[in-house]
Amino acid sequence: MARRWTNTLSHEDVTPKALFLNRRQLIAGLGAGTAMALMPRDVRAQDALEPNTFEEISSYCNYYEFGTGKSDPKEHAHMLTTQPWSVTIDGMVERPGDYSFEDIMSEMTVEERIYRFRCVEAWSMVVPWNGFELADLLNLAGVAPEGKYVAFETVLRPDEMPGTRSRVLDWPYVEGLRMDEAMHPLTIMATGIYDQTIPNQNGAPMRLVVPWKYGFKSIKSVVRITVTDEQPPTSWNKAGPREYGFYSNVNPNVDHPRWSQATERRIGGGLFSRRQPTLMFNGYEEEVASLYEGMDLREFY
Ligand SMILES: Nc1nc2c(c(=O)[nH]1)N[C@H]1C(S)=C(S)[C@@H](COP(=O)(O)O)O[C@H]1N2
Ligand SMILES: [Mo]
Repeated sequence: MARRWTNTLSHEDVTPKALFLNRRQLIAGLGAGTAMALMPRDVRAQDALEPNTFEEISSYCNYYEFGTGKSDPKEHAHMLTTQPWSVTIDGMVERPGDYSFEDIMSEMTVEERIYRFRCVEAWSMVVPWNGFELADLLNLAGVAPEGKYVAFETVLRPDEMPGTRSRVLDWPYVEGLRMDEAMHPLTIMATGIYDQTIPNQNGAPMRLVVPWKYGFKSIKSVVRITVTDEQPPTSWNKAGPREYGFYSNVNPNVDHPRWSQATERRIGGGLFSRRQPTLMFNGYEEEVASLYEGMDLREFY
């Protein structure tokens, strides 16, 4: 790719690692002790006054294959075997096949990259991801000209993933992007966070990150990538088509049917618990707005 992303956020913007790892307990009001201890006192006092909203609690959803309970992913995700790992890249590509994780990593020769991205759902934070551009991986397989969309699939191993015994979602977890979204330099496959191998509960050994979209688009533990000419299904859209659209772009002007998406709660950074306006495309408007020119984003949510 000619165009590489240059960080606009600095090291100081990054959400402290312990807050990132504990945010769900924090948001749900569990295990708050650990995380609270890491916060400045005035911030702690503020937080004690503000109860968690339904929105924040219901937005807790991490890795349903390991269960929907608040501590399930952390408790069960270690069961997932991530070595060896391979990703099948098929569909409208010139070199379909199984690509081993090691081979992929050795091909991704770009210098060690850290992507400091804003991430948002009800909460927001800045996470330093290690990884590579999805475009580089797609180019490894060679996208055929008729390819218009990219479909993703998470590994499905019921014996390692106790949550898949319940039909809370239709397994395997699937996601999709339009080709121009997939090829955008902001779209990455993350293999690490905070300069360490990505924890299983965050989607080891590789998961998607699309920083201008809501967190649930970030499919974890990807085993299949299929290039197609049709818009692929997405797990949350299948589960609640009115609530979760194919695009799921961060958009303060388009509310979720059950709550406003105009503000978010920032975790860490000294602004803890202050709600602040959500930015169009999560602050990446300059980079991605052109992808949606002429589209009615209320219709294509
Ligand atoms: N396979 C899979 N991927 C998934 C999910 C899931 O349940 N299964 N949850 C999604 C949701 S709802 C969110 S908010 C993000 C959370 O990613 P994080 O825990 O690394 O922040 O992962 C997304 N990717
Ligand atoms: Mo989520």
